[in-house]
Amino acid sequence: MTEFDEQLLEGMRKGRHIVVFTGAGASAESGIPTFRDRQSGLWQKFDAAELATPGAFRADPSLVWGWYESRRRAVRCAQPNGAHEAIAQMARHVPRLTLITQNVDDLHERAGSRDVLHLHGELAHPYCEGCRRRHDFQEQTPPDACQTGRIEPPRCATCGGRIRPGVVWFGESLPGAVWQASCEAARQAHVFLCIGTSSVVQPAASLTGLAIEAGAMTVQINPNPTSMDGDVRFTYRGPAGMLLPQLIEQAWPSN
Ligand code: BV8
Ligand code: ZN
Repeated sequence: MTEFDEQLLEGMRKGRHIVVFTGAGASAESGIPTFRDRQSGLWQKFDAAELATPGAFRADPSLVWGWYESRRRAVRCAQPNGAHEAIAQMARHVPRLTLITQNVDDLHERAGSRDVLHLHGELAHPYCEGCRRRHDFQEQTPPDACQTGRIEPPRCATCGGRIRPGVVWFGESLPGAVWQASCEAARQAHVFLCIGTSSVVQPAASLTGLAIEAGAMTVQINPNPTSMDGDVRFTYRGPAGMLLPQLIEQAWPSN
């Protein structure tokens, strides 16, 4: 059992605005590979960052669409873990909680979190390259791309344009309104929790620095060292699915 610092627990009980910033590590215990993990199946010879680009989609739309469909399938087969549940529970204890995620899965929403700020888009919301209309998936469970690895992207029912994954690729800008809201929240945070991110991807990773500059009490939960270790006030080494429920229990004891 991790003993969290009493000043942190006090800060969480008194903080009027808590900001939670999550990365791929928050979904790791749900079985969703992080970007640091090696790819599996047909994509093991690719680095995720190579596939998550406009150029990769232009060069081989079926390979990239197949990769996203296999990830969408993995998310549909996964369940939210203790980290997602603890964050949803935290919102019930504090006057205001802003959840900002780099993740493209919907596990925060399925754990009960609302108004999630998805900095890098969402797997569930692909759209047409031509008219940008949102594409609704017909089938419930995505096709299993593990055999072929390739799936032809669907066509837009309205203009016939090619449908693309609803995510922000490397080299693409983050959605303006989401980015603005995230920066504002980071600047107003009383407590800023950085959960399961390597803090490598920019400009997302700069949110923690904004919170530090604005005087927030900053906390990091990650089993591994990150570039933010020397900057945040508290770092707890371990899996978020185990540590976050303990943090909630110590901040707001249920008995
Ligand atoms: C942009 C969607 C510019 C796709 C993703 C400086 C400023 C601006 C840009 C840049 C810059 N420097 C470099 C850039 C370019 C680039 C970038 O950051 N490159 C990196 C590689 C250096 N940034 C961009 O291109 C961004 N765009 O800035 O546009 C621009 C400006 C104006 C006009 C035009 C353009 C866009 C970046 C968005 C990329 N898309 N996702 C998809 O998912 O397929 S990012 C992708 O990486 C995921 O979202 C993922 O979340 C993220 C990786 O970060 P993490 O979440 O941290 O995941 P990671 O695997 O790295 O780490 C996991 C961590 O979890 C580890 O630390 C591990 O220890 C920990 N962990 C493991 N298990 C657990 C755990 N923690 C807790 N519990 C556990 N159980
Ligand atoms: Zn269209």
